[in-house]
Order: sequence, then C-alpha cells, then structure tokens
Amino acid sequence: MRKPIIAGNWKMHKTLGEAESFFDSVKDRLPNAGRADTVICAPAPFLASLAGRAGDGSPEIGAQTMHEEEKGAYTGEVSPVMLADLGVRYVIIGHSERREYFNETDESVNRKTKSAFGHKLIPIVCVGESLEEREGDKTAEKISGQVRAALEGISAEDAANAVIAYEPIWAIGTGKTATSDMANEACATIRSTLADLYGQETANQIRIQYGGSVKPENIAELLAQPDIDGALVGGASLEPESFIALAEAAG
Ligand code: G2H
Repeated sequence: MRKPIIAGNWKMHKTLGEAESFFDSVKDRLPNAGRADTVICAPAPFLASLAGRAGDGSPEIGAQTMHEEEKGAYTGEVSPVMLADLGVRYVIIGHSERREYFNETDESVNRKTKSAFGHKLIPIVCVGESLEEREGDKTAEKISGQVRAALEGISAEDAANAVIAYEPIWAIGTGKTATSDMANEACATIRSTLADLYGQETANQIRIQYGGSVKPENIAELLAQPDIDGALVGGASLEPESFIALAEAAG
C-alpha cells in the first residue's frame, strides 16, 4: 500500500556535465515508473538543469539540504522558494553529515521540515544512531527522539507525506550495512513512534527508507522487510547502471 521510494543522495559528487549525462541516460530506462518513486538528490548547482530535464517516467529531483527561511541575508544558503520554483520536489533534511559537519540540530531539523511542507516540498528526514549509541542499547531512544523532534508541530495531514530515512551512522559509506532484521527493527520503532504521534492509520501511510551502504546486491533483502519502504543511497547511486538496478529492485 506504500509506494516504494528509491532516492539517490549524490552528496558532493559530479560535475554538471556528468550529472546531465547520468540523468539523460537513466531517465527513460526506469522499468517501473509508476510502481515506485525514484529521486535524484543532486548538489544545488545542478538542480535547475536536472529539473528542466525531468519529465514523465524520469526520476524526480531532490535537494540535499535547504535553509528554512524564504529569503534573507544568509550567505551561501538556498531557500525553499528557490527549490520549489525550479521544480524540485524533495529535500533531504538533517542528514547525519549535516548534523555532524554543519551544526544541524533537532531544532533546526524541525524548522526546516516545517518550512519544506510550507513550500510543498517533501522532506526526507534523516535519523539514526551512532555506533556508541547502538552498543549502549540506546538506538530506539535516539531515533524515536529524533523523529518526535523533527515532526513537532507538524499536522498529521503533512506528516502522512513525509519520508523518514533511517540511517545508522556507523553504516554510512563504510561498507557496513545493518542486517535487514536490524534495519527493520529500527524502522518498526520509527513507525510505532509515528503511530504514537499521529495514530496507526497515518503511521501506515508514511514511507520509511533505510540508508547506509545500500547497493544492488543487498537492496532486495532490505525492501522485503515489512517496515522498509525504500532506500536512501549514496555511493551506489552515482552510476547509471547501479541506480537502474536499485530502481528495478523496488518495482
Ligand atoms: C548514507 C547513504 C546515503 P551510502 O549517507 O544517504 O550513503 O549509501 O554511501 O552509505
């Protein structure tokens, strides 16, 4: 009942020419357009060009972060108005790299999530525990707290359209993937937190992705889990064949 969603998070990779040629080579080759949503979250300088290339059957376009204000003296930042105006549909909020290197906090994640909904952008809200938290048996407490903080003050109607990405920090770019059982257990914890906040019916509509070293070889097993509705993929989303293989697994 929940449509799978595969999102590539390119992080700080590619030149404009490389981004365009990737997009042109995948856009008509996604086998399951309609049965699964696919998204490319590209660096900001490429968004206008990719959004201009997007169309029926192609991936949708996402940003990797944004500022919560519509405009102002915030040198270097990109606003939700700018993203929406380009035709960007999704925005990653609170990726662990943003939390670690750019001082994003639960409070700023909440402000950005609210702002995304206010501008008809779909937030992909990232949560996840560190290795220390996992080993200290604090995973559920951490991710549930992050979900509650991110969605504070957000209506059930908006929340139903959110995407939550569970990304254990220790599995990001390390080649270590959480086992599918571990990933599902965390995603089930997220869903029960959502049910507590909004009721089971809304919780059942919200898509939850797993992220952290997802690749064509392990995606099928992850997607077979009942509470995993898609993947947020970094390294393995950079090559067209690999991205197409990930999309195929979702259809
Ligand atoms: C986790 C993920 C994408 P990777 O950050 O968000 O990256 O698949 O390279 O671990």
